Amino acid sequence: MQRDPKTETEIKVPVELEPMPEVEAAFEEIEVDAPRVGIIMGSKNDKEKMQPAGTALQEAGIRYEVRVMSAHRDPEKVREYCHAARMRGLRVLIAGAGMSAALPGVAAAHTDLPVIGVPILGKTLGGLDALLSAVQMPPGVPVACVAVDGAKNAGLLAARILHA
Ligand code: RP5
Repeated sequence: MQRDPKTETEIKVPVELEPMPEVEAAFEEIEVDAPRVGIIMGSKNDKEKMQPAGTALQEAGIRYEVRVMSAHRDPEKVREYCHAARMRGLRVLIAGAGMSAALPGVAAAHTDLPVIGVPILGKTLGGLDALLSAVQMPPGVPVACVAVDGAKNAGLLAARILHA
């Protein structure tokens, strides 16, 4: 133990960490395999509209995963997924939903990762319902919102966020 000669108090000596190449390699592998972007959507019927987000990410060489979960129909599933997202290695969420599209906002309420909302055109109102649900978030719960059926830009924006 070393002591400061003036104050006689103990000096904390920084511990030299041993290099652990095998542990580092294991962590690198996790980085390589883990998806960086989570694409979530309110219904399996949204898949076709959300596909361009996946295509844009694939073209940028970014791993992603796709899950169907509705903020209204599966609120617990959305909460659990968003809570675990950062710990699982995800860095951006893309959330697409139509009609009264709560999914982007609910996702943003349950994670501190950036959330990109994709309002999906429903059968009525020209997608305005979903657009306003995603874009009119109250202060403190941010959602970046792309155009109605703008999934391609959501994928491109996620790539820019990851490369910023
Ligand atoms: C939303 O309600 C979904 O995102 C979908 O766009 C819309 C209608 O859902 P389905 O009735 O087609 O499953 O939750």
